[in-house]
Amino acid sequence: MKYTPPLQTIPAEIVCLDDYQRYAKDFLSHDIYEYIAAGTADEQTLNRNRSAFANIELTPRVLRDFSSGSTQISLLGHNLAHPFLLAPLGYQQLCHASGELATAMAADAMDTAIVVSTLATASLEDIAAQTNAPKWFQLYFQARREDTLSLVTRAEAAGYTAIVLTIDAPLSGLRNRAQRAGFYLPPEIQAVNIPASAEFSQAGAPGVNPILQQLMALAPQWQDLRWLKQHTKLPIIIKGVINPNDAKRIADMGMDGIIVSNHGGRCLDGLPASIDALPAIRQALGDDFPLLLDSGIRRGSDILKAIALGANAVLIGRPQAFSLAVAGALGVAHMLRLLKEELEITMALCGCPQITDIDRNCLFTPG
Ligand code: FMN
Repeated sequence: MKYTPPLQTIPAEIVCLDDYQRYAKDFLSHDIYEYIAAGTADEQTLNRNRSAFANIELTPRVLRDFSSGSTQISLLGHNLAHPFLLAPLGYQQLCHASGELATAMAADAMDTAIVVSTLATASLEDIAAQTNAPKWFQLYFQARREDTLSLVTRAEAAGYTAIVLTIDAPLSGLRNRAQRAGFYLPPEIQAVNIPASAEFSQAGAPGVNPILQQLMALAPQWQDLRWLKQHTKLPIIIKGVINPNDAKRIADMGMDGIIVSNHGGRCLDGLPASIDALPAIRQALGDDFPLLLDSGIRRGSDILKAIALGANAVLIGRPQAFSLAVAGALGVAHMLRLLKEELEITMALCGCPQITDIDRNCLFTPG
């Protein structure tokens, strides 16, 4: 892979997360940019993830006492400096030679919790060593249970404090934009934590439907959640839930948290925006169940809106890839700082000194 050298200082005109996306076009080859930016099919869900946030209006509340103002939250036994985490993004060496190691350094600098993907291009132990911030490990079930278990055991030993099991991507959606751009994974970009044979084991057998039978035969099912629970003491957070009935069933099985997510519009086109799916899921789970959300968060105000509608915290996907491509660890740290400042300003103007003050009263309802 040839990389465009990342910047050593941040240009003054990068002032928000979308600026990183615009800038990243000059630092990534066209096909890699399209692979990251794309949603699946017609990108209805991808677009909805943004327009749904734009359609939610805020109500300002003034003259409040901010002497104890803070963005801190408590989640699954951790005190987090702010209610946003870095979402799991695979193959980060597509963006920068140091990939996930640089992202973890940025997470450390900004005291931001990180979720490391099964498809990381650095070893999960090396990534863990780069940051003192809380770290969770994102698990994709492997074809063989011993391979799945080996990932979980390694994550436990390396100091990860939760398993995030992604269930909405048993196969990857067809990202037509990436297809048109001719994207393929360069051979030197490898998911080094999983056995090479496990990564793209999609060879067809005669008479077997490659999608409905072969790929889906490897996909996890409800009983696998129970199996996982029996094999780790770490809390398990299920990522990729949009349906409130599924959410209820997951909670009833004793899972420890849920991430409302449509995978950034990358799996099934036609799904609602995650933020639109959130209220019904919060209602199904009750007030105390740990609930996170991702897909489309680009502004501090989006974070406040998600919390107002029932999320405890959110995750940031593509902006970490774009900021990583533009300026490595410095870029990711700067991106996180922009988000933190935006969140603080939004809290100040909405009259919420603490995250626990954010509720539906922050949202505007006409009439
Ligand atoms: N989700 C996973 O659970 N595991 C992954 O390995 C993973 N890789 C991703 C790679 C890319 C390039 C992108 C854009 C997303 C990936 N996701 C993965 C989904 C993200 O964790 C997250 O759900 C999504 O990006 C959130 O939407 P946003 O990009 O609009 O913030």
